[in-house]
Amino acid sequence: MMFALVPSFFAAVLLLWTAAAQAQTGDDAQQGERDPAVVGDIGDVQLNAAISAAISQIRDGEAFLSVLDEHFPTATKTFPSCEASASYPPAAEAEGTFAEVLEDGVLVFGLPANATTIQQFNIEVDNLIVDALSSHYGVDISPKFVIVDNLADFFVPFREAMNVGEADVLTWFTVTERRAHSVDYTSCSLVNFVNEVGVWVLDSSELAGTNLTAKPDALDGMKVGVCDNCFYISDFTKTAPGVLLEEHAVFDMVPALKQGKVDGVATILAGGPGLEEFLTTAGLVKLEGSFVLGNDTRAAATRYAGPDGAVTGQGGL
Ligand SMILES: *[C@@H]1O[C@H](CO)[C@@H](O)[C@H](O)[C@H]1NC(C)=O
Ligand SMILES: *[C@@H]1O[C@H](CO)[C@@H](O)[C@H](O)[C@H]1NC(C)=O
Ligand SMILES: CC(=O)N[C@H]1CO[C@H](CO)[C@@H](O)[C@@H]1O
Repeated sequence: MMFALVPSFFAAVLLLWTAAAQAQTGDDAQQGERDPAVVGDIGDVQLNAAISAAISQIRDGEAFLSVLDEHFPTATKTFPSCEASASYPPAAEAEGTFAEVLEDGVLVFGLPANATTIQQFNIEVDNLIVDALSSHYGVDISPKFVIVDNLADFFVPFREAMNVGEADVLTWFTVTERRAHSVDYTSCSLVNFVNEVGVWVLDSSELAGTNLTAKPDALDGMKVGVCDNCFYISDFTKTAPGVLLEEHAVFDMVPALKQGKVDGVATILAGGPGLEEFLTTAGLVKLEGSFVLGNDTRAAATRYAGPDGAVTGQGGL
C-alpha cells in the first residue's frame, strides 16, 4: 500500500480557527444539545461502522498483535466485545464521506505531531484497516496520513481537522466521555491497557530518589506539570489528590521544569504526550514507580453526527 505524509501547512490556520470555535462552543457541549461543531452525517456514521468492522476483523490476527506488541507491549490482548458495531454497511447504501472513500479510494487518517511511536503504530495498523476495507468492498483504498499540530492543545485541533474535512478518521485517541460529545467513538476498540503515569524530575532534585510505588504521597504539595487539556488529568487527580497539577503546552513542560516553575513533569508511560522529550532530555530522571490510573481504551473516531446517537443509531447500521 502507498501512503504519503502531508506536512501540516494548515496547522496555524487550524489553531486560530480552533481557538475561535472553542470560545464559541466550548469542548463540553451538553448531552442533548446540538454542538455547532458537529458536521458529520450518515456517511460518517457508515464510515465509522465500516472501520469498526475492519478493526474487529484484524484485531485478533497475528499481524495486528505483533504491531501491538512492538509498540504497546503492556497492552492487553483481550478487547471488550463489540458485536453491535462490527458489521460492514452495504456499499449500495453508501452516502457522504463513506461514498467518497469508496469512490476516490482514499481514506485520510489524522496523526499527532511529535509522537513517533504513535505515528508508527498507526501507520502500520491503518494499513491493515484499509486492506480489510479494500478486500471487503472489492475496491483499492489507500491510506493518506495528515499530521495535525496538536502541541498546544492535545485534542481540539483533531476535532476541527475532521470538521473542516482535513482528516476522516483518527485511530489512536483514548476514549473519554468528554470527547465522545464531539467525535464519534462508537467503533470497536483497538488498544486497551492500564494507564500508568510516570514522573520526571531534575537529577539535582531532592525528589530524585523517590519510589512512588512505595511512597505514593511523596509528591503531595508539589507542583507537577502535565500537558494542557490532557485526557488523564481527572483520573490523575483522583489517584493522587495531594499533587498540584499544572497544565502546560507539551513543548513547554521541560522548560517549565528547568526554570523551576514545577517540581516535576508527568505523562502516561505508554507513549503519553511529552514522553519522548522526557526520555531524551539530559538532566532529567524518572522517579521509580508510577501512579496507576485506570483502563485506557482507544478506538477509531470519525466526525460526530449527533449528540445522543439520534443520527448514528449507535452502531446499528
Ligand atoms: C519500589 O517500591 C516497591 C513497593 O514497595 C518495591 O516493590 C520496588 O522494589 C521498589 N523499587 C526499587 C527500585 O526499590
Ligand atoms: C480493564 O480492561 C480489562 C480488559 O478488558 C478488564 O478485564 C478490566 O476489568 C478493566 N478494568 C477496569 C478497572 O475497568
Ligand atoms: C522533533 C519533531 O518532530 N519536531 C516537530 C514537532 O512538531 C512540530 C509541529 O508540527 C514540527 O515543526 C517539528 O518539526
